[in-house]
Amino acid sequence: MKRMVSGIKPTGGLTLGNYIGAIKNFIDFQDEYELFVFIADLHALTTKQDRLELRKRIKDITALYIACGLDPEKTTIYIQSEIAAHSQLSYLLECHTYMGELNRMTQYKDKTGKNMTESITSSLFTYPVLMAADIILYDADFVPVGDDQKQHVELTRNIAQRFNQRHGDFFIVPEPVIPKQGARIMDLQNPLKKMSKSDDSDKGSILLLDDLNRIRNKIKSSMTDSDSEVRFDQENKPGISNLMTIYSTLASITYKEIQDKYIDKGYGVFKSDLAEIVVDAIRPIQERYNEIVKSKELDDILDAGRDKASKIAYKKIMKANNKLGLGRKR
Ligand code: ATP
Ligand code: LTN
Repeated sequence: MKRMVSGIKPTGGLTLGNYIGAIKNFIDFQDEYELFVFIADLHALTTKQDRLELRKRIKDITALYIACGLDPEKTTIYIQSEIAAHSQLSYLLECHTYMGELNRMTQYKDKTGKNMTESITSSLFTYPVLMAADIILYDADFVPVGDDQKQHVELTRNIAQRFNQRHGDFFIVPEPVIPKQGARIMDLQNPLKKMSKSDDSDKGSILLLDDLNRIRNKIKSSMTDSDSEVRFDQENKPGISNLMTIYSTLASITYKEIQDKYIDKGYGVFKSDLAEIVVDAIRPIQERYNEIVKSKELDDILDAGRDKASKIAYKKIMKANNKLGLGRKR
């Protein structure tokens, strides 16, 4: 069975973008692949976090993974920081990564903006190397992610290949798996920007744990273009095209079918229907989340995930140390 690894960082409440771009695909893949899904809490530390909030979000993401349909019998679910080998391998990989490569990462450029200020952490710069470690530590063949992470997986491939060239075949060179549709859900208030969980305002993001009426309101007041034709045109009608993508992925119908259905109906009817489709998708997730978030089951799942993942990770990091001539001969 081929192996897949992916993670989400607990920097805010999970969004519909995280669900459509990542989690929904994990669920689809878990029967076909050996799936490892973790909570990337070390990655969250690249920006300032409140410790109690962070703890809560780690539990929330775990509960949401399960509530969305990840089956712990099939999928290994664990917390990144509970496995020391992620950080250990990250350092070894930093020794095989060039500053120029990290300088080209668009997510870093976006997050830091044009002005390199004193207050940007060096971990925000080196973070893609930790991500590479997260992946190749487990010999993953595939990495299911949204569109924004494609560049990081490309970097992972380059680092793995460089390591293999220098030291002999050791890491599997992984491939990204990006969904054909929904790989980049946009902000509802600014459809030129990605929907994100760590924005200051959550008006443009639908959170999986939002009150259902708030979700309806966010969709109804989402920004759309000035005409009222429901038609997919990413370039000229980014607002409605984004809503159509959400509709299409959740209701499993094509753009053409949506277009035909709303041909003379305008945005109002379309948005009301979409609001119900989104609420119907999210309601059962919230119900299951509420049942399990405080249960002992969650800790048991994380314990089992940690035990399984750490065995694999420990073996690999020991071999990597050996390959580089670190420590004593074993
Ligand atoms: P942040 O806002 O803190 O940068 P994020 O919402 O982008 O975080 P991540 O933890 O970085 O979330 O991403 C988890 C997964 O969700 C990744 O695979 C990422 O590509 C995917 N993802 C995030 N936002 C979207 C989106 N708007 N559309 C589709 N996929 C997304
Ligand atoms: N960098 C990703 C989250 C992430 C990840 C990973 C995804 C951290 N490690 C390993 C896939 C595989 C992000 O910011 N979205």
